[in-house]
Formats: sequence, C-alpha cells, structure tokens
Amino acid sequence: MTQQDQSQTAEGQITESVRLERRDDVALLIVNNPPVNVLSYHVRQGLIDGMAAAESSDASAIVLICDGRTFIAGADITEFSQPPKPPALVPGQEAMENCSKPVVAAIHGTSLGGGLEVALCAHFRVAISSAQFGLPEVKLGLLPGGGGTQRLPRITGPQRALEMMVSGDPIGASEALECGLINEIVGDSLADLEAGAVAFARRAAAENMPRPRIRDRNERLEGFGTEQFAAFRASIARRTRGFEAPERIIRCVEAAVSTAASGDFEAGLAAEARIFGELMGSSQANAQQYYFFAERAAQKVPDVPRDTSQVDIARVGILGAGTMGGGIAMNFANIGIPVTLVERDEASLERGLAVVRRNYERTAARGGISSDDVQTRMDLLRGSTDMGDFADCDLMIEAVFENMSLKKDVFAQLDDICKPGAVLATNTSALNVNEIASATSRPQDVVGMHFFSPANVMRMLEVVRGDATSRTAIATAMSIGKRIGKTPVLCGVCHGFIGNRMLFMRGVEADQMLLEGATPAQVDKVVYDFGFPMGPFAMRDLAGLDVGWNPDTSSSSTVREVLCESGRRGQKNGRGYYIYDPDTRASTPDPEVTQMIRDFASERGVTLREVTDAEIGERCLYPIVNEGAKILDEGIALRGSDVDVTWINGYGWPMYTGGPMYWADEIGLGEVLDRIRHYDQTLGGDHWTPSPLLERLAAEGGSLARYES
Ligand code: 3H9
Repeated sequence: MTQQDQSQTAEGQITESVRLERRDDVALLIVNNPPVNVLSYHVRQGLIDGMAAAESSDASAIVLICDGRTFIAGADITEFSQPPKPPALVPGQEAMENCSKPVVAAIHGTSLGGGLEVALCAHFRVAISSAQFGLPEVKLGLLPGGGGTQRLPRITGPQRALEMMVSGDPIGASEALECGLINEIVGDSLADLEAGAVAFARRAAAENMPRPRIRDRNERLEGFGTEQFAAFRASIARRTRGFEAPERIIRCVEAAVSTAASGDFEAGLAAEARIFGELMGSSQANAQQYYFFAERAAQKVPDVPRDTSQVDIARVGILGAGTMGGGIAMNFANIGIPVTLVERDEASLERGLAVVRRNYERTAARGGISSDDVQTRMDLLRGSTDMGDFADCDLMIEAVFENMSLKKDVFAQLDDICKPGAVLATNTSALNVNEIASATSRPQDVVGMHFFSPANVMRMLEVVRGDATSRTAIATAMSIGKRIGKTPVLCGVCHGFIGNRMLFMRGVEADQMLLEGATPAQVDKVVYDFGFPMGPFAMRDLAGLDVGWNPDTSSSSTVREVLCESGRRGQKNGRGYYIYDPDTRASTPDPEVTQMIRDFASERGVTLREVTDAEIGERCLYPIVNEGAKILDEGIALRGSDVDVTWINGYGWPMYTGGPMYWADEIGLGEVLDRIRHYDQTLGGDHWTPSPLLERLAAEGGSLARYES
C-alpha cells in the first residue's frame, strides 16, 4: 500500500487506547480503555488525532464506538487529584461537532459524564436498548464540565436536564429516544450496535443529511425563566440540603438560558468552566470522590478473590414476614428471585404479605413500577407457615426477634431442613454470629446479613463473617447483596458490628446530655444541621421506641425506658420524644417529656446546666470516630473507608464530609484526639477512652480513612 493509500484509508492504532478501522466507506473510531473506557489523556488525544485522520481520509462518515462493556463512562476520576494532563477534551469535541462528515456516536452500556458530553458533540447518536445515559458528576461533588450543562438542556429542555444533572441518575434508551437525546435504537445486542451505527452513518452521508450541532439549537431553552428556576430550586431543596454542586448546576443552566438569547454559546461554556472550577478541588468534591472509590473498595475482600466459588441462588427463604422480613423479601422479588416467606401463623403471614403489596402499590402509584410489576413481584413470594418449605432454598435469611435463644433454636431447625451447601444468614443487628452458628452442624455456611430498616429502601448491608464462615458464603452474600442494589460491607463479629456499635456510643452521650440539660430538639437540631437526615431522638421515634424494649424487665433505668413505660412508642403511636401530628407526621417538642427528663435527672442528682451546641456536636460525633478507630484496630472493619461507607449508607452521615473517618482526618487526628481526651478526663466512660489506633495515627501523622487492618 502506498503512503497515500494509507492516509486515505487511515486505519490503525492512533494512541494506546484509540484506533481507527474501516467498514468499507465508514470510518470507525474505536475506544478501548478498560474497564469502563474513561477519558484518560490518551483517549482525549486519540479523539483529536483520530477525528483528524478520519476526516482527511476518504471515508464518507465516522462512527465513534467503544470496545468492552460500555461506551465512555466519563472523565478519569483518578486524574482529578493530579496536575492537569494535556490535551483538554474540547479540541476533540470541536473536531466532532465541526466535522465535514456525519459523526455518529454508537452507544452501549453506560454513557456517563464526559462520555455523554462527547456523544453530545456527535451529529447523531444511536444506541442499543440496554444503554443508559446520564451526567452523574453531582455524585462526585462536581458538575458536567465538558459542555453538558449547556448542551443537554438544548436537547431535553431545561427541566429534564436539570433533573438528570441534579439527581445524577441515568435514563434508559427508550426515554432517551423519546426526549430526543438519541436518534435511533438500533437493536438489543452488542452485535446490532456496530451494524446499526454504520448503516445510520452511511445513510446520513448518502442522503446528505444536515449535520446538526446541539450548540446551535436554542428553541428548547425558550420560555424557561426565573419562575421555573425558582420552582426547580424549591423542588430539590430538601434532598440536596448541604450539597454545593446542585446549586452550581442550576446556575450553569441559567447561564445557558441567558446566553442563548444572544446566541453566544461560548459564553455559556465559559460560565460552566468557571463554575466547574469553583467545585473542582473543593472539600465536598474531594470527599465525594473519596467516597466513590471507598464504595468500590468495600466490594473487595482480600482473601476472597473475585473467582471464589459462590452458591447459585435460585430461591431465597426468609423467616419472619414482619417489617424487616417483608422488606428483605422485596429486594429479591425486585430482581426476579423467588422467595419463600415463612411466618408462625396464617394471620401474621397475611399481614406481612399485605404490607409488601401495599408498599409495591405505593411505588406503582408514584410511577416507579407498573401495576403488572406489582403482580409479578407478588407472584414471586410464596407464603408458608411451615419451615419445612425452606428445603429447596439456596439462601436463608432469618429475620426473627432479636433474642439469642430464639435464634439458636431457629438455626438448629434450619440445619435439619435446609439443603447441604445452602447459605444460612442471620439478619441480627448486634448478636454474636459465632454463637448462632454453633447451633448448627455447618457453621461454615452461616453468615450475618444485616439489612437496615426499611430494608427495601436502605442501601446498607453489613455482611458479618463468623470465625468459621467459608469464603463461598462470604462471596455469595457480598455478591447477592450487590445484585439487589445494596452496598455490602464486610465486618467481623462484635456487639453491634460496625454501624450499631458506633451508634450505641453516640446514643450514650445523647442520653447523658438530656440529663444535663439539653433537650431532644436541641440535640437533634445540632445533628441535623451537621447534615444527618435526622437526629438521634427523632431516629429512635421513627424506628419505634420499643424496639429492643422488654416490658417484663423494664426498670425505669433510662429515659427511654421511662417513655416506653408511659406508653410512648414513637411515631407509630404519635408519641415518643416528640408528639406527632397524625396526618402530617410533623413533630413538636413535648413539655411533658422535658419534665420527665428533668425528674429523671434530679432523682439521679444530675445538675442542670446549659449545654452548648458546640458541645453537643462534639459529644455526638467524636464517640463515633473513637469507636470507629477501635473497630478498625480490632480488625472488625477491613478499612477505614469501609466504616465511612457504612455510616453514609446506614445512618445518613453526610456524604459531602466523606464519613466519620475521613471527616476526622480532615479536622486533624491530633485535634480530634485532644477533644476525646478532654471528655475522657471530664466525663469518663469506656467510650471516651481514646482508641490506641487513633493515638498512634495522630502521633505518626497517619490517616483513619486510609487505614487497612
Ligand atoms: C466527569 O466525567 C467530569 C466531566 O463532566 C468533565 C469532563 C472534562 N474514573 O463501578 P465499577 C473504575 S466525572 C476512574 O466497579 P460497574 C472503578 O473504580 C465522571 N475509574 O463497575 C473500578 O475500578 P476497580 C463521570 C473509574 O460495572 C472499575 O472502574 N462519570 C471510573 O459496577 C469498574 O467500576 C462517572 O461518575 C472513572 N470515571 O459500573 C461514572 N469509573 O475495578 C463513574 C469507574 O479497580 N462510574 N472506574 O475497583 C460508574 O458509575 C460505574 O463505574 C459504571 C460501571 C456504571 C461505569
């Protein structure tokens, strides 16, 4: 082949991750940057050089397509913490937009962030039916900085673009087609993608179709003004409280709208770049990016490699159809796994199944699923009052009352009933998994799977490894946990595992502060203002004040017991630490409770004083850090970041502070330790005894978040 032929057909490797191929008259620009084709510098360079080569070749059209499991999934997040590496993304995007030949993006998998922003610079987008499209930068504390805030609203209109960018959640191919984000769905399988995209590109060239640039389309921005932006701000205020990025995203879209009037697209892009710069490197963005990798690290268990054998789960058994068991069952039905749900009598079973149905119907009423889905999912639940029906289950989850002898009894029965090799999980939130396992002849199959309430909603799942738990049982629990949409975190056996053990310590201090003179509302407000969805007392009221309370042994030994003894059950009967409006569930402080607390304190000789908000903050948060450090030191958690993942997903610790371990690092471990020592000396109690690990790391300048046990 002569040199001229070569440049005409321009095939070959452009950079290490981008190559050019030909399908007759169509050039294929192929990205191959595993695992998820992120926009590393060599991909950006490949886009620029590949577009130039394809444009100067004799190809009539160009298709941008990716190898592997997905279209470009965004910028390379690992580059964010390094000095910028040239080239920028813009020249590649401009080369696509301004190309003299039709450019088609062929999308499969997840086209996210910078990946979608690249696709938005193609003249056309086609996809297979399973493809997803999103701008998830908000989850990293950022905003779409590759023109997404300017281009997406021009296609979908500002309202939908704002929703997509502020939630960060992707949309599917049919929705993308309906809103004009893509031009065509070219089939269902990967094999359809290339053929469909090439055919589309060829047609665009043959018919000499106009090559639309999204930047030139302003019509969808018209009519969206101050009023609509204000309404959107109001609609997201609650769910985005404390986060900086959502407001910045709105400002970018405001810039898109205001600059469109004068046709100055570049001015909109400049506004986006400036506002993006305000977020990049901010403490929230750093924390959220730390969290992104923390969540992925939590999936990995060093001595349980990816290829560890797992139990194939064709049917799940759940013992207990109460709030917890029913919620757990929904997770499996949601992904099409049949469930055998066993209760002790017909009435409880009926009640449990009715609650599940009501939950599904509520989701359907909100448009989350169809009414057919409700029935399909309900059909997957087989109710029974006979534990013998667990015989064909591959995974058993026990969700009965928190009582050791009851649990042991149940596990002894499961040992007789369940088939060999089935994974036997307990949903205990605190009890000793080794002791539960000892009731069986197969402790290697016993594992903890601690779901958080409400179990169909909360993403947190603690997978508890007993002394004898096999790698297969761990691998199975971790992987099924991920499949049902949870964030599984592995932990060892101790009272309360990672999450509740830390929570107990906050509870001790919160209770004590009430006696000293703080009110439930004051403590809750400080914790809420820190960024939690609610404070400790509101949380107890929500969960039910009587959870774990035993009327037979209750001895007025805590305020909580006193409240329970006086008939207060929390939100469920409208009275707990607060009084609840039966219709709105709005809470108001209750003077009667204040009096009960005062009486309780004076009986114990506790002197009343003013407790400041600053003290409340320290006494609610530092015991969490101290206990987290102890948990790490004991090897109960594998990594500091696992503790953070647990607290963010399980208790609503504000993600933008990275979790308790990361947050303590940011404050400075020396300072945190000083305050813990101060409280150890002034208040005392085991939970204030400084963690030796914290002392060591503070002395060495180490990090709790990066600590691996
Ligand atoms: C952006 O685009 C900014 C622009 O607006 C500005 C442009 C100028 N970077 O999740 P997985 C790694 S911001 C680096 O387990 P899955 C991940 O750590 C970006 N690495 O797979 C993991 O590594 P390891 C906007 C990344 O199949 C491996 O890939 N985009 C990135 O469950 C597999 O990941 C996003 O925020 C990345 N961007 O899910 C998308 N993404 O194996 C973020 C992944 O060593 N990514 N890795 O643990 C995702 O949401 C999921 O990874 C995805 C695949 C859905 C793509």
